[in-house]
Amino acid sequence: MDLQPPPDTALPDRQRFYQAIDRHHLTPLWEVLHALVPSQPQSPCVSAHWPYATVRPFLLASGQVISAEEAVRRVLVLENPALRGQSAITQSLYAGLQLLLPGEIAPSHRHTQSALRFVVEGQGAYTAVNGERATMRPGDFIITPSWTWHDHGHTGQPGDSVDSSGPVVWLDGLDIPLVRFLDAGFAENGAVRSQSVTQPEGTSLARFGHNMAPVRQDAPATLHSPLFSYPYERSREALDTLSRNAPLDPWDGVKLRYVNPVTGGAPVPTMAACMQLLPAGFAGQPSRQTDGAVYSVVEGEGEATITSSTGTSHRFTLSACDHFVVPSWHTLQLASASGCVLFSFSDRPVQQALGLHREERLP
Ligand code: 1HN
Repeated sequence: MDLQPPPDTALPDRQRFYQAIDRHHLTPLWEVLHALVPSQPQSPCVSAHWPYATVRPFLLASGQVISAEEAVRRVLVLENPALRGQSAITQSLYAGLQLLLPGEIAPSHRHTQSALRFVVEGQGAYTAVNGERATMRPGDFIITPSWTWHDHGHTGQPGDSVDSSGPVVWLDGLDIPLVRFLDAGFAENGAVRSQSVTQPEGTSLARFGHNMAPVRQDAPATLHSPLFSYPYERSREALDTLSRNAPLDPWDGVKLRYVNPVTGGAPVPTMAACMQLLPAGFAGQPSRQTDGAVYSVVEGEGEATITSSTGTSHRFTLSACDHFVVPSWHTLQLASASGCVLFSFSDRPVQQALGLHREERLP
């Protein structure tokens, strides 16, 4: 017996048909087809800039509001203005600025989301991963790969006369939205607040960070880099040397990517990270790529002009420790009158593994 209400004869046939199928959780593809397969990416994200002069006072104020221990991770999340409430800076990536004060500990835990850290300010903190501590210095790039135990600590004392008496701030980059999309998130708290140190600081760097590898030890069977810390000193020196001795790239200046030394691939399977130098007087050409990217200004000053595919354009004036986001398929044009160093990360390895990554360098 047909229990459907009689068709509403006031509606055209098509609308009546849509109503009839709707209650059976069916919908006509032809109404959404164009939006489902756009001719080019139409990111819901917008470009955005977080000047450090604006963010820093709030970050320091967060230190008065809650302890690192109570917060577990005391972070101000950089939310894309078009994705508020989603803890996302792009559709696939999370970014936040974390504050640790002298004497504080951010307790040990692990999760399937991969994380990277880029140190923005301060001295005296460390990140511990798999039993080894890495001292955090401004400009250092550190990874805490999927399912590895990690905790942070600040060994300075509030009254220390040395450099380590102040706050330490770093950028956290995680693949949280991506893992959420895949419904593949697991997490555990550690049994102890700080994991015990099982190998001295610098051991991983000595094993894998000098273009050499252990002879009687196979490469660890992991998807992530066996190096946890990539010190700024070395990245900076490489960029410096190349800026003096090699031709500049008209789009990127001098740009290098961080690698897993065992595979040559990205340090973690879901995120790529790069550092680039724009020499004084650099006026870059525009380019766009399908991987939206998050930038941290390491040193110097510059300008980023970001234009969406519909022509909306923003020009950000950049100073040290500023952060900004370039959404997928937005053109980015970089310039610097006095010279500038930029760190960036994106979901490029995921797109490359799936054969989706595209880049276009415009004249
Ligand atoms: C996390 O584990 C850290 O370990 C930082 O410092 C930010 C955001 C969401 C989930 C886990 C960290 C995080 C996070």
